[in-house]
Amino acid sequence: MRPQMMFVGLIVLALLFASCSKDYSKYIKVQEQRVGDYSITILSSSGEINKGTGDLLLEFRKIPTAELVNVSNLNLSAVMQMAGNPMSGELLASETGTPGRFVIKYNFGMTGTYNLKITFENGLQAQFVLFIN
Ligand SMILES: [Cu+2]
Repeated sequence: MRPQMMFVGLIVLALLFASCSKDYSKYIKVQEQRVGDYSITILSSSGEINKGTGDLLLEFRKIPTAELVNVSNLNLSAVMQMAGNPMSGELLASETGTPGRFVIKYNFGMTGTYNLKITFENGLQAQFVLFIN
């Protein structure tokens, strides 16, 4: 193996380790909302959301058992209402090993208030107002 290849290999390993070492059980609730028979929770590592890039957890639980349940047709959008042109936040949801728990990679370009719209299953809808620090 050439030294350059080993270097690249080490970086890949480091990235893998970083993504696996996240302890989502330590994430703190930011907001919670009920929609139909579901309780939807947004969590972050600090309990707050900061401008720029980062990740959130999105959890769907069934009422009244509070058990995590998988949902289909998940769709997310975040828009900041600004004078003139509304501004979108970038959101990318991916499944975790746990049913009903999604990791959301985000990019919020500005501090302030974003309206987060979540649709899932057959047209169920939640609207969160998120403050980005
Ligand atoms: Cu803005």
